Amino acid sequence: MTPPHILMPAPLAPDVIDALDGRFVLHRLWEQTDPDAFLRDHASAITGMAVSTLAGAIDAGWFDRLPELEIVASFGVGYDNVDAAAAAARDVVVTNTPGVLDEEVADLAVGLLLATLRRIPQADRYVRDGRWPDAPFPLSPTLRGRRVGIVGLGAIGKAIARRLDAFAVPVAYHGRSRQSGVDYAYHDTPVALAEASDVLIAMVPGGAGTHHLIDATVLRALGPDGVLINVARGSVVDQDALIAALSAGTIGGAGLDVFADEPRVPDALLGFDNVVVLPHVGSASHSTRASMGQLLVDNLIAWFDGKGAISPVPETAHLAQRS
Ligand code: 8YV
Repeated sequence: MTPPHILMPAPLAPDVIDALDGRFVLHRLWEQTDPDAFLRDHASAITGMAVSTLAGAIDAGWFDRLPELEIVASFGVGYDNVDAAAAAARDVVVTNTPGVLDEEVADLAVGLLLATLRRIPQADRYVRDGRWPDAPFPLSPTLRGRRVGIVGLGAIGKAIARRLDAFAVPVAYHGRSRQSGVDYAYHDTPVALAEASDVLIAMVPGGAGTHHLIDATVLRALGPDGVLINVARGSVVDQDALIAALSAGTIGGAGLDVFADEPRVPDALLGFDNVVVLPHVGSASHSTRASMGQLLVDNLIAWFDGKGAISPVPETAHLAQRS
């Protein structure tokens, strides 16, 4: 029997490519000189896709072109790059990589919070620039005495909260609903949470439902001493409103791992001394990225072995078993 054909529109990590190559007929679309002609010639054979955010939007247009498609395996816990509702409408199961990156992203979130408040990157630059002998580094804001609000208390949000418990700062949260069995204070709007917080950490999924959830009003509620940390998706924050708030001094600073139009970061953001910017590295350690890649591969293998998808996204959970 011929192995199933998997389409990879943009390159994933070399270990993912190797693992899929050994098991499937893997089509590397980015290597094709005429991708459209290639897709026309091979569309009827392709039953699976392996994608990441680098592949752009995986939407109804793709599903139209690939009539035999059964599964889209996406790299990352966030899957706003895939139109899961359109996939469900075509009986295409979508998988993501939950669970294997929660602690890693939470570590990074707390690191970014401390880096932003205590100005760790700025202090590093200060030493490298040879300025220490001239004068001590200026005093920084502190985490002490701050109230932290987490927008989105999912698995990663909870991992962040557990870490913050050890830092002895009060934690509160906002989400679509109050969670039973969770002791942290709940606020039913992002504005209410921001008003009750000195640090706001965004940890909600991206997509239409959370677009600009953190807008000018929320930033104003956070206040002139307040700090925003975004390790979720750039789309969750109104980036122009954030730049305006930083310019006006109506918030105190920001630590950002994600941006509206990655990998482009507006010069305006780079100009603020109270902003720390990272190149979307929340899950980007060797071991965690390897675990994410393995889960993507395992989903495809399990699916085509007839064992069902391991980690289907909720919109396609009812399709998890191959019929
Ligand atoms: C990756 C992520 O950078 O898991 C996610 O949702 O944002 C990150 O782990 C991203 O998925 C790369 O495609």
